[in-house]
Amino acid sequence: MGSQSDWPTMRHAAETLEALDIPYDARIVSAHRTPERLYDFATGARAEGFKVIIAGAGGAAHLPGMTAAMTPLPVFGVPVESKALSGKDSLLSIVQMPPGVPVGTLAIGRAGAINAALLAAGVLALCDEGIASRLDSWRAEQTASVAERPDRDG
Ligand code: RP5
Repeated sequence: MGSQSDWPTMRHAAETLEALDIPYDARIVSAHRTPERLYDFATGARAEGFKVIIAGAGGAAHLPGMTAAMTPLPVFGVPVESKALSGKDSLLSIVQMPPGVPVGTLAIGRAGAINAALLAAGVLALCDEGIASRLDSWRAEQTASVAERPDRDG
């Protein structure tokens, strides 16, 4: 994520990965404030053993795109809700990548963070039966948790 201030959003990705028992590393890497850290991370991520990168940032959110420019790993971008423009700035600056440098862009905020983790799990599940099985269970639990009728006092 681009800042400590992104953690309240990005923790939902972390918690989803934990629920699926998928190991991950959470780091603060700012495209603007720590560009050399970004370069070192993105260029070294594959050699470090990462398989998928989830990049969450807000405002002028260059982190996902710049990361994708420097690694062949799949990059999922999470637009963090900004104060000034409610995350529309984050969304547009992440989603409009030029052809040739893809960022899989999710929804703004918590939903995007959760779904980025689930998409990452889906990618990893292609080559990992344990993750595939846990993802199936997670989805089955979600389905089972939806009541057929509303709780009218809820
Ligand atoms: C972006 O600027 C970060 O991803 C964050 O969403 C936004 C604001 O950062 P802070 O000023 O809160 O550190 O780089």
